[in-house]
Amino acid sequence: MRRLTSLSVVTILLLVFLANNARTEEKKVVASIGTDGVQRVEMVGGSYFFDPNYVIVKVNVPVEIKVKKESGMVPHDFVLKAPEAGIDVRVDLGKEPQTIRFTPTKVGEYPFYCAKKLLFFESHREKGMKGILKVQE
Ligand SMILES: [Cu+2]
Repeated sequence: MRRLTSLSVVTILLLVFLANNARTEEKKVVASIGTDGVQRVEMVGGSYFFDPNYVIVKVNVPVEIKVKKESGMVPHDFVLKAPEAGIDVRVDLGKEPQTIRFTPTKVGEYPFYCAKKLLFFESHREKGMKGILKVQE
């Protein structure tokens, strides 16, 4: 009986670990630079993820992120506040893709996330709806 119990505990811990792990699965993309010199990325946000969630761009080159929301009723947004790098973005996501434009002026890793939150529940960011913009030379 005791053995069974500890086995269940291990199983539960494993499931919790897997669930948390799935949340933080990294989907990395390097922005491709078009012939017009703009680096572009397409992104989808949903419950509760961004895909990709790790975006690599070049410093001092204009960036366009085309972001849309997966289908569903839950509202989402995209927030990236990095004024030190010339980036200050907050847009509500819709089914139609929206284009976010900025030119990163400083190398670094900047977090983006969804700032939506329902009442006392965890914020979408806490649920894993977040990512990193990596600006490099
Ligand atoms: Cu959200």
